[in-house]
Amino acid sequence: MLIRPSRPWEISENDVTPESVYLNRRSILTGMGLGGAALAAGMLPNSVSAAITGFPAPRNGEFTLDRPITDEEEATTYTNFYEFGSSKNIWRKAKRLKVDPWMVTIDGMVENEIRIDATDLLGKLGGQEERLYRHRCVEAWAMAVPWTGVPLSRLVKFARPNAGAKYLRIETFNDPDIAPGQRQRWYPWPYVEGITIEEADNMLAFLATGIYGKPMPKQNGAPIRLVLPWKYGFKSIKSISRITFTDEKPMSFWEELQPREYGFWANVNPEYDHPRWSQKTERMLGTKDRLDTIKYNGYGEWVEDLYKDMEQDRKLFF
Ligand SMILES: Nc1nc2c(c(=O)[nH]1)N[C@H]1C(S)=C(S)[C@@H](COP(=O)(O)O)O[C@H]1N2
Ligand SMILES: [Mo]
Repeated sequence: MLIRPSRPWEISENDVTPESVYLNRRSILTGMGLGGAALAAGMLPNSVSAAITGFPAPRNGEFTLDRPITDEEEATTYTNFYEFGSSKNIWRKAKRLKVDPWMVTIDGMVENEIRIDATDLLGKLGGQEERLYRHRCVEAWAMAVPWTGVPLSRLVKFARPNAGAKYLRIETFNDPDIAPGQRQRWYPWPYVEGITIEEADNMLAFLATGIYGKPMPKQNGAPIRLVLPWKYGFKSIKSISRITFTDEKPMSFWEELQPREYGFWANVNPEYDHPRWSQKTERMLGTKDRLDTIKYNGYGEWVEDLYKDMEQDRKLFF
């Protein structure tokens, strides 16, 4: 028997976005003649007005890919940003986000509590670099993209956490006037994510300000977002407005909604199926390719040590 899910977060990717609808939307775009000229007039999915500069940044060659880079238009028009709605097709709605100025608060168990504009914050975190990373959404789609940004460890250092601080609790803006999804009261806004200080200090953890050598498009999380390539995509929180250092394990947005499906750790592992679908393979955006999913999304050599005492805990992979 087919039970119709009543809550949107209980719907798998295939239900949310039947491929037919997606393809249809693309052909509508093409049919409207959204070619070069219209796109140049501010309709490009990646047009932004962020003040963060330094694009493109030099590429850090340490991070290589086992697959082609995802088409830019795919990665910037097929996005998850529930603040603007539960479909993947929110890139136009996200244009309402005002990212300049953009205040970020760093607080909690730190010596350097500060409320600072994102551009000024970046100025204090050193030079930006580009990294090619794989990205694996818990819904079993994936992409491979060049992010621009700085290691998150630099922000940890800048904040100067107290010895007792164990976690970073990271929050997205909350402005229902701008983000229609935030008028839906059944979600526990604002979007929150959490990681341990050790995870934040891991060299892979990245504070991204851009993609494809340009400032971050709003729909991808302008002006700054997290990128944690060894974890399911929902941990990579967008449009960060607050980072709180704490000794309490943060409760995240998705964990609050569905603790059995979206846990605190959320490390990628094909051996542990999602309660409602398999995690064995992933669909590469913009292609028909299905690739095998790899434990820690292929980043085991960087992150295994973080979890060596917890390997037996199923919770590590939800
Ligand atoms: N604030 C916020 N951050 C978010 C989300 C969201 O809905 N809101 N979606 C997450 C999910 S499920 C994924 S897969 C990635 C998607 O990033 P992308 O749209 O840039 O590919 O962002 C994550 N960060
Ligand atoms: Mo996701």
